[in-house]
Amino acid sequence: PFTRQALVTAISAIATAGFAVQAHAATEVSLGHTLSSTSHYSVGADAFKETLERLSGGEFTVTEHTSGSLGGEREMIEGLQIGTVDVVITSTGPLGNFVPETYVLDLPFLFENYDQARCVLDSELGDELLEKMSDHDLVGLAWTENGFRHLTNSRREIATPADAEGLRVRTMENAVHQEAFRQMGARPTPMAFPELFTALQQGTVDGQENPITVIVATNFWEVQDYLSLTGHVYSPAIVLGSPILLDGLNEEERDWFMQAAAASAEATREEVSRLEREGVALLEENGMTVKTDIDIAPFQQAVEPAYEIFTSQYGTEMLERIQDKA
Ligand code: EAX
Repeated sequence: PFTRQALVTAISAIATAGFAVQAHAATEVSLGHTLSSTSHYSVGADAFKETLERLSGGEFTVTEHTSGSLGGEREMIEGLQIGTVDVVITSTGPLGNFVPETYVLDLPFLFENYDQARCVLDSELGDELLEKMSDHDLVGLAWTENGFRHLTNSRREIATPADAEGLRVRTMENAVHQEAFRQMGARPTPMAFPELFTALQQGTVDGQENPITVIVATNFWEVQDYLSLTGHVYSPAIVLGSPILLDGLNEEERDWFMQAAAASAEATREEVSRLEREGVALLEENGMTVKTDIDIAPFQQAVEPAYEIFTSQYGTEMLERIQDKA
C-alpha cells in the first residue's frame, strides 16, 4: 500500500535529484584575446578549453572570443576586474597600468633568447609576479607567450635607429615601450591592437612592432612592406582570471583553472617556436621584404636611457634579479 512514508521518501528523492542537477549545471566561462582564431593565442585558448572541460567533467564550458571582439587588452583587463569576462590571454602591453611591477619585463633587450625569458617567467620571480595580480583585482593563472617583437613599416628598409628617425610607430599602451621608441628617434603612437590594422591601412601610422606570431596571424603583409628583425623586446603574455569568478570557487575548481592555464601556456609556446622557425619564410612568400642581419648594438644604445628612467621610478631590485638569472 501507498504509505505516507513512501511519499516523503519519493519527494525527498526528487528534491535531491533536482538539487544535484542544479549543482552540476555547467558554468560558462568566457575567454577573450585580441588575435585571430588561427593565432598562437587561439592554440592556447583551445588547450585551455579542452583541459578545463575535461578536468571538470563538464562542470565548466569555455566560450572563446577572438580578434578583440570583447575589446582591446586594456579593456579586457578592466573587464576581468568587474567580471564581464572570466579569462583573458593578453600581452603585458597594458598590464603595467594595472600592476606596475610587471613593467620590468617590458624593458627592451632584457632577454637575449626564448630559453632565458621562459626560464625567468617559470622561476620563483615569475610566480611572485603572478601573485601580485591579486593586489589589483586580477588572478594570475600562468605566464604564456607572445614572442620577440620586430619592427614593420610601409616606408623603407630599416637597419639602424637613424632609419627609424621620425617614423610614426604604433606602440602598445605601455610607458616603457613608448619611452624606448622616443629614445630611438621614432614618433610613438600608443593604440589598442584592434584599431591597428585600419590605422596602418589608412596611413595614420607608418609602422608597428609585433612578434612574427602576430604579424602572421594578422596578415600585416597586406599593409606593411618592410620587416626588420630587431627583436628589440621580448613580449610576455599572461593568462589572467577574474576574481569575481575565481574567488567563488573551491580549491579543486581553482586548481583545474591553474592546470588549464598551464596547458594553454605550453601549447602556445610550442606554436611560437614553430612560427619562429617557419614564419619569416611565410612572410617573404607574401611579399614582405625582410631585413634579417641587423646589428642590434646601436638600437641597444639608443634605448639605454629607458633603463635609467625605469629604475629611477621602480628601483633596481627586480631588474637585478632578472639579470642575474638571464
Ligand atoms: O597580445 O597589442 C599588441 O601589439 C599585442 O602584441 C597583441 O595584442 C597580442
